[in-house]
Amino acid sequence: MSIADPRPAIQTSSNNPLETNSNLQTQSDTVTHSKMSNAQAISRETIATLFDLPFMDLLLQAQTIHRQHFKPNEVQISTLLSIKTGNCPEDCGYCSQSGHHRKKTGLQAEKRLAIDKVIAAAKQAKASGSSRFCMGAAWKHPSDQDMPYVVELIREVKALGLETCMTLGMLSEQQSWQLAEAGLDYYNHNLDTSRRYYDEVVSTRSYDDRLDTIAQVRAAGIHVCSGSIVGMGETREDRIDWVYELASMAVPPESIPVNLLVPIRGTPLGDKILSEGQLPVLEWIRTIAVTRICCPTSYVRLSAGRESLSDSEQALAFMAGANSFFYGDKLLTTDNASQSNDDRLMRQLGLIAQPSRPRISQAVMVIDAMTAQRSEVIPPV
Ligand code: SAM
Ligand code: DTB
Ligand code: SF4
Repeated sequence: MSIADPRPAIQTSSNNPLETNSNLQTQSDTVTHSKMSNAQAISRETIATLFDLPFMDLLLQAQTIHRQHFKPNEVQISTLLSIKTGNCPEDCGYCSQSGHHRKKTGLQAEKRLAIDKVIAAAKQAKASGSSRFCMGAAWKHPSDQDMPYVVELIREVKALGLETCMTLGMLSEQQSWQLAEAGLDYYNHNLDTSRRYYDEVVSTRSYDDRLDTIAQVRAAGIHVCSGSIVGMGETREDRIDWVYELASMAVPPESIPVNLLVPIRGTPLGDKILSEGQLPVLEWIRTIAVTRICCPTSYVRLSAGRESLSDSEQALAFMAGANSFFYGDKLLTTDNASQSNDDRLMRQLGLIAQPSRPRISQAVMVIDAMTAQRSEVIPPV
């Protein structure tokens, strides 16, 4: 049995479906991706070749790989809530919540949302069929005074039987462990784009800051949710680099949101795209398909930007291997595709909601008998 790269060899010159099928056949003779070591990570050149495939060949490969790892018609559904809105000290060029753009966007900043309001929203999300509740805060990082608040939210939302996700900005090592100990299932921290394009997007933090927090979250045993925004004026090279960054991680993120930029008037990147024109939707779908092939065991999420898409465009995105989406009429500050439209679309496509699977393990303190050194570990589930 070969342990070479298990992903299908890539067709560059032929559209012949039989050839593509024979490649997919070889795949079943090789090891599964979950047994791959990091040394076998996909190359940047392979990712570039995938992006260049004829669209139908790419979608077929992505859908075939999707079916090898997931139930084909099951989707994971998350609901988002902004628990602290606006006046963020970071200057992300796409974001309505940055304090740097507030005079132009006119976004009204709000204090932390009261715990009972958050729990009421979580109950509503559960009743409408979401399995995960994602709470977002417009912080550079949580302060020490914020930690009891977020820990309480994790405990109370988990008690409802929902999976929990938070996105709070940078975390210290200690904060990562506090969240893990409270039972947080996922931490969302997007790389957003390539290292090369990053400086065009934000100046108040670095790509390495982002990678450091992701590594800390991973070390604390919390599932990683990390994705991108497509359509910010980046090139295909940047999209290739971003996929490479994730696919070559020792363990790629369990959840990968592929946001399509919501161009918000008053933000530097929103204004740029509104005047220069938006990226064709098919390139976003290509990015989803390549992500699915390169990170075959990750959930790939349709995130921001669905509101502007037709049913058929969204169906193609699911065909490309997406198997998760944000549900509910609002994202953080912008409109999402409406809940009633999503219910109808799911019925029409025959998609079913994945049940909740909250993480049950918690960090425990381990004391080394020889050195008496104390360390915290998350026992495997
Ligand atoms: N402050 C935290 C942070 O940046 O990690 C959490 C909140 S932040 C709003 C979460 C993510 O939303 C960002 O990383 C970005 O990928 C996405 N996002 C924000 N504004 C967006 C927009 N206009 N269009 C698409 N995605 C957007
Ligand atoms: C992610 O990747 N996308 C979500 C979630 N993670 C936090 C946020 C989308 C925000 C879209 C713009 C807004 O509503 O402000
Ligand atoms: Fe702040 Fe997050 Fe918006 Fe950046 S994306 S300005 S960090 S809320």
